[in-house]
Amino acid sequence: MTEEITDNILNGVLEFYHCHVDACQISRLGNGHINDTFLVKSSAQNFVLQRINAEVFPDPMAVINNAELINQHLANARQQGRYPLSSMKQRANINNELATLYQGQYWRAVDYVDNCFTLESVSNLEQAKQVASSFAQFSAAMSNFPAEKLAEIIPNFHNIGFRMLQLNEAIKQDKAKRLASCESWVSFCHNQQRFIDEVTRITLKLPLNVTHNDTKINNLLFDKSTERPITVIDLDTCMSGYLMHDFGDMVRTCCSTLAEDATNVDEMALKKEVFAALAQGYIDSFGENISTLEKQSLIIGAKLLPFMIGVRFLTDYLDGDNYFSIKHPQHNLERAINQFTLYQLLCQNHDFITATITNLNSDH
Ligand code: GN1
Ligand code: MG
Repeated sequence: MTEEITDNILNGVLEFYHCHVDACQISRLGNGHINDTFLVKSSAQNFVLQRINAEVFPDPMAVINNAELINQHLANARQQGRYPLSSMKQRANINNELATLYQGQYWRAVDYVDNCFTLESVSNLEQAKQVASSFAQFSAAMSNFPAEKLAEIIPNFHNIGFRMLQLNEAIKQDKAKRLASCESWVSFCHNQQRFIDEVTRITLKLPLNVTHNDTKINNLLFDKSTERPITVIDLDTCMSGYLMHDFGDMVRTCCSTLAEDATNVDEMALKKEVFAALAQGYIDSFGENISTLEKQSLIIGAKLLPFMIGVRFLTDYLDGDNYFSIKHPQHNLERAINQFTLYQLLCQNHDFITATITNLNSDH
């Protein structure tokens, strides 16, 4: 478990940025489950301060270096007219370093973008298209980046076979003595072997891209005045991957009528029009730069991400909540049940999803 962040710790870190807790307002920012993120406001400057969770990111410098390489590449792409969004800017500390090591923990600062907002759900189809276009433009702009320059931040991050192995290990150890309370969901996971095999088969045929890997709707900043996307944020898990993963995570966070941890799962419904808008926005933005097989893989990705993240939440629940931050002891189990319900809904709507993607596929 990572250490609690006291005012004393914040003060120590802020000194690296010419700041003091008494001279600024500090508030928690965003809804991340891993890092601790703060907005620091003073009369002189506004910036985002983040403690990187070293248990999840054992090499925090690699996270910071990757972000720098990506930001520079995107800034160049924008200058050349190949990328319409702006990129994030990490800030150097008083020692002219992007990382601040304080009492054994890594921190970094990022420029705060004024007049922006994030969304937790889409409220209209235009927004859904914008979200999909932005993440597609991100991967398209990264397509000529030498992926081998990016450190592999978390190996096997979106490898469902590996995530099932982790689940099975957690079941075997039953560290938190919780197996009895979630046995039906454990069996549910094991019963999805046919789907897992389908994922493995298509994965062997797909090309690798630089993908964002955390395309939650709240990882996109919108401009308050134009209401248009301005910046893709949270590059922590940007690595080589498959487009279906990025598409699937958008579906996961845009197409459910409920939040990721809502417990009234009987009321969950699929926002079909939003799904169609995401698919269209994503495929259209790639133009010629997405293959027929990659388009087909989006059908699988849409189901895969809710299932895989459900498996990860369930694993962490069995493990005693070591990975995702939680607000109460059942939180990870509730998240898992929510995501499995969404996966089931997507499976029930397989024909609709397939028809939507197939129609778009034949349009091009
Ligand atoms: C974590 O902390 P956050 O919200 O950026 C997780 C993602 C999950 C997500 C679920 C490094 O992202 O993979 O999809 O929670 N990040 C990591 O909401 O594991
Ligand atoms: Mg993230």
